[in-house]
Amino acid sequence: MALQLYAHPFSSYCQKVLIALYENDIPFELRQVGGDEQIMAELTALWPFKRFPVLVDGEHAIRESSIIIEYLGAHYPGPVRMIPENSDAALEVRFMDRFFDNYVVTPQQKFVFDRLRPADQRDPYGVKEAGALLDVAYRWLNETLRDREWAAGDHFSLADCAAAPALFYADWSYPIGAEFAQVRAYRQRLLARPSFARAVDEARPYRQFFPLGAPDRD
Ligand SMILES: N[C@@H](CCC(=O)N[C@@H](CS)C(=O)NCC(=O)O)C(=O)O
Repeated sequence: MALQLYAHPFSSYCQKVLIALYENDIPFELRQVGGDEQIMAELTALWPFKRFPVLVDGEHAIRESSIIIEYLGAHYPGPVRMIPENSDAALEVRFMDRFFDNYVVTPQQKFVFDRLRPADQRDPYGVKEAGALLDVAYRWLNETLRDREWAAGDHFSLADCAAAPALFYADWSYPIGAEFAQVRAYRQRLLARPSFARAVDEARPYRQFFPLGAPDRD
């Protein structure tokens, strides 16, 4: 039975998993969330928080994007190893994965969620704090990437799956300044990676729904 992925092509955490699937050419059936009541009912039964992606492999449901990618590596290994064998290298990969989720995606989403609130319920102070956090994240990442091709070193990994959509949408929400040349160059390397380029292309039809307005690039 084919793997099933409950996901939406425009969602950053879903793209993170799609990259891992495409990197190793792992076949799956997309159960596209949004619009279809039956699929939403299935997702709710699998994960009452209704967050996606969720991967279903026979009797097993795997939630949380990082755990899904770890699962794929353990059960559907391919030529691109998302978690290195060496335990110290693996820690660095997991650390960078946490960095992108916690210190890039979380503040980036603050911009988006704030825009979705009713005008009189907005949180400008919180948005300002999110921008300040992204300033620190961009600066720290810029230094960290000075001697790295990929997020955790020489090899594409889980950390790059997290980084690609994180930096893609972060730049749309709170632009990465010219002073962060390493981060901008890394974002371009990610966009050139065929797995992410495919995910970006598949999400193109949904750009009109980006609450902050999608820029005419990428
Ligand atoms: N920590 C989760 C985050 C998943 C998440 O927040 N997904 C978003 C889409 S990018 C979602 O489900 N949004 C729907 C909602 O919040 O109801 C992961 O890594 O999978």
